[in-house]
Amino acid sequence: MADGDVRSPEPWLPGRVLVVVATYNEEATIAALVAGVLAAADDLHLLVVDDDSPDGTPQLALAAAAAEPRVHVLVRRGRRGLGGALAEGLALAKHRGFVVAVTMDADASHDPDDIPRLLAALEPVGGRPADVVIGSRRVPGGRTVGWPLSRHVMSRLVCWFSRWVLGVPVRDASSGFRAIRLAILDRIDPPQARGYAFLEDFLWRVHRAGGRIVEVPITFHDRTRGASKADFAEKRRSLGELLMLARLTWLGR
Ligand SMILES: Nc1nc2c(ncn2[C@@H]2O[C@H](COP(=O)(O)OP(=O)(O)OP(=O)(O)O)[C@@H](O)[C@H]2O)c(=O)[nH]1
Ligand SMILES: [Mg+2]
Repeated sequence: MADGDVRSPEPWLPGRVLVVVATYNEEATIAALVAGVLAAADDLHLLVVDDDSPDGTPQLALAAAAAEPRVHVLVRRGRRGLGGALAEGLALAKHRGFVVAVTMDADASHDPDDIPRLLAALEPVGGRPADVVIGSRRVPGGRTVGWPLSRHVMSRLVCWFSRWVLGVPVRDASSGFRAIRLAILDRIDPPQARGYAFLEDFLWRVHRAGGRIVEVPITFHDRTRGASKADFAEKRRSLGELLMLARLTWLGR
């Protein structure tokens, strides 16, 4: 948190699972996202981390927080980036005493009704607990609906790079839909990436710290409202961040 940031009012009700959603210019979908998360399970709490979107997203999120004590908002001022927003959201979740965070996108690509399945995979009955559960498009039963070929190719390249160059043994390292046991934050160095590559950077650190990562299938729907933030500048930033991780992996510096 920094000077100038805007926060929804206290208090925070105690809870176990906080859904953390980073937003930038998502006014078309934020209300449905809030409603969907609150309806997915009675005990879910929600934190929207917005980067001072000019389109009215922060006002809508703050109005939702005023109406519902399970909803919280952090409006970051003077900072931009999916990774930085998620990092602050996870740190805040831990600080507020939550045990698990679920991260997801705000553009209706991720279905809040999948959250209970991700949480169940974190603590499988009779099985080994996991540190991170990925809602994955690339395990049997998972799929992506509505993408053009170019997006499939780009996404496959990033996932291939993460698996075979960075050595992270998962199939969908760039999925932003995850359940995370927050105690894992104490076992990893903070991810360096502040853009989209935060997603791969985080898993890379969890894996190297001996954390257990599992994947459960999800159906991902391409956004139909609002605009993508993964523009050319973001893609270039992410490429640089991925190459930094490759250097760390292979050269150790
Ligand atoms: N706080 C914050 N959130 C961001 C930023 N960039 C993207 N997001 C959010 O991160 C999530 C994923 O971003 P998207 O633009 O959907 O990226 P994508 O899914 O790769 O691409 P499209 O779905 O095609 O738009 C969405 O909820 C965005 O609003 C940012 O700079 N700051
Ligand atoms: Mg999206």
